[in-house]
Amino acid sequence: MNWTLTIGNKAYSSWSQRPWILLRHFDIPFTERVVPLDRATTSVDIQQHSPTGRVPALQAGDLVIWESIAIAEFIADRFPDKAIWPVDPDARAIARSLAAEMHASFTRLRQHCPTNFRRPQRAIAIPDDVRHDVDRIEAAWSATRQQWGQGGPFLFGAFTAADAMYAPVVNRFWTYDIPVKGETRAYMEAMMALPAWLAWIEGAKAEPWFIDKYEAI
Ligand SMILES: N[C@@H](CCC(=O)N[C@@H](CS)C(=O)NCC(=O)O)C(=O)O
Repeated sequence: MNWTLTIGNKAYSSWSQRPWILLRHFDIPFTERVVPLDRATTSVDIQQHSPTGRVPALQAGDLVIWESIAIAEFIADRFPDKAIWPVDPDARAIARSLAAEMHASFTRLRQHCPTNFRRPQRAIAIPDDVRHDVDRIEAAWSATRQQWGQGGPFLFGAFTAADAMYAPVVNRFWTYDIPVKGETRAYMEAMMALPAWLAWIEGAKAEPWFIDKYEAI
């Protein structure tokens, strides 16, 4: 197997973290190729590896798969024994709903609290429209954990692609010190204790690139 995942800076690229943490958690071998974001050549550089000019993109032999959610599906197809999605078909359907919702939504939270995995924890004012996104995410996590999460600390007990899709949200909640319920906090702590999470943070901290507009927030 010869897979290469093209990603942006670990410090800032929320979309890149999703397939990276999924591959890493499930011990699937891959090579990473980092293209620093927000430079004059970024778009051209990414286009060499991704048809959309966006990261992440997974090259598997001659095949290139783009869009984080499609990459998760590809990984699940190629590794049917690894429970990338929950095994129970009903749980799997809900996991896909959650992942699709993440992929399509929460723009207010994303814009107000840009991803920065190196950001020291520091609260900022959270307007009502951002709080609306936070509330919906907390409600979704809570309902999922109540129905499906008995077997462990993740959304469906064990870590799945649904958790990977929400991993950057965990970082936002944490680094912007957004007030959340105790059960949300417990879920966040489980995510942030994952070896794959810690490896991502370590990588982010080792990067030499800094983007002023994200560091200023
Ligand atoms: N919907 C895409 C979003 C990908 C995306 O927006 N990636 C950003 C980085 S996090 C990007 O490639 N930006 C290109 C640029 O900054 O030039 C996915 O799920 O993969």
